[in-house]
Amino acid sequence: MLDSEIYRKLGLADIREKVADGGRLSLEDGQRLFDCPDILAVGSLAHHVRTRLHGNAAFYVLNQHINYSNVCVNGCRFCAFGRKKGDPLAFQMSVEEVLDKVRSRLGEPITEIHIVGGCHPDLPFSYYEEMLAGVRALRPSARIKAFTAVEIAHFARLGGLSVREVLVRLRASGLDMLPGGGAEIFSPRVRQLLCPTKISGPEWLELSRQAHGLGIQTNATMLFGHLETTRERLEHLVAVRELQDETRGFICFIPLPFQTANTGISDIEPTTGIDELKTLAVSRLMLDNFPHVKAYWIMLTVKLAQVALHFGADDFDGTVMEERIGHMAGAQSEQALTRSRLERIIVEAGFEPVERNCFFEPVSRNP
Ligand code: V47
Repeated sequence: MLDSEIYRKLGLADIREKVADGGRLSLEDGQRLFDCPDILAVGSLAHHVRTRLHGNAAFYVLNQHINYSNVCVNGCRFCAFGRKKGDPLAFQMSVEEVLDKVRSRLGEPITEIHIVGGCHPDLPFSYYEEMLAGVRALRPSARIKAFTAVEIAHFARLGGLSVREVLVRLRASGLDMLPGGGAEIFSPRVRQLLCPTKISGPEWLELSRQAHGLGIQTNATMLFGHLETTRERLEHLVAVRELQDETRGFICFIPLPFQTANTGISDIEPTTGIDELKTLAVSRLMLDNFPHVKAYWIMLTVKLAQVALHFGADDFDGTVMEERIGHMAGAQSEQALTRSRLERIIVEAGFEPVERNCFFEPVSRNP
C-alpha cells in the first residue's frame, strides 16, 4: 500500500519504515513531513495509521454546543468571540437560559452537551455547579463535556479553590470530561504575542495532568496558521504526546485552523487546504499514543473535513447545532448538520459511519 519506491525518491524511506513498523517519529521526522511537497505521500502514511487503528470506521456524535457567555478577561488577539464586560456584544446566560437551550432540543437524541465560555470576571463558582447539575437533571443519559483547562484554572483562581477541588466539585455536579480548547499553541514566543494573560502551555498541560489523575479524560487542541512556525507546531505535538505517555488521559486531538475575521490579527494570510491537510496528517503521525484525531468541520469546512478523513482523521465531530467561536471569526461552514447528512458525508468519503458518545463508545440505536 505504501509504495516504498515513492518514499525512497522523496528521501522518506526511513519514516515510511517507522510508520509501517508502528515506530515513533521524532520532531525532525515531523519537520521532514511538513517540508515534503508530496501531500499524498504524507497523507497516505497518516491514512495507514488511521486505518490500522480504526479500520474503515469514521466516528460522529449527536451533540449540542452551548456557549454560556463570551465575557472574557483574557482578550486573546486570535479570538473573535470574547468580549470585555460592558461591551455591546458581550452576553452571559443565566443558568435558566442555559437550561432552556437544553430543553429546546430535548426531542433530539443528543448524547453529548459541549459547554464552554470565556473567563468571566465575576460569575460565582456556584453558577457552574448549578448549570451542570441542571443539565444533568434534564438530560441524564447525555455526557457533559464542559470547560477548557483555561476556564478550570480561572474558576480556581477566582474562587480561591484548588484545581483539584474545582474538578472534584464539577464532577459531582455532572461533568464527564473536558474539551480540548485553550491549548492554542504552547510556544511561549507566540503566546506572548497572542495571549499573554492566558495560562501558559506548561500550566495547560499541568491542569490536564491533574484532570487525568482524577480519572477525568480530556481532549487536546492546537490552534495553527497564525504566527507559529511548523517547528512550534511540532513542539506542541511532542508536548501533548509526552503527557499522554504519562497519563493516557487524552482521547482526541483536534488541530484547529485559525479563522482570521474580526480578530486582532485579521490581516494575516488564511491557511490553505494543503496546510490544513498536512497538519492533520502530521498530527496523526506524531501522536502515536492518541486514539483519535478530529476533522472539526466547523473550522475546516464540511468539504475539507470530508477529505481529511483520508489524511489521518477518524472523527467528524457532530451535529453541533449552534456554533459561535469559529463563526464569529468568519468560519465558512454551516451551523449544524443533521445525522443523515453526517452519515452521507462519511459514506460518500468511503467510510462506515459510527455514532459515538464523548468517550468514543459506540451508541447503538433501535432501528
Ligand atoms: O480554544 C479561538 C479556538 C477553541 C479561533 O474537545 C479559534 O471535542 C480558529 O476547543 N480560529 C475552542 N480557532 C474550540 C475547541 C473545540 C471544538 C470542538 C471540539 C472540541 C473537543 C474542542 O477554538 C479555542 C481556540 O483555540 N479558537 N478563536 C479562531 N479565530
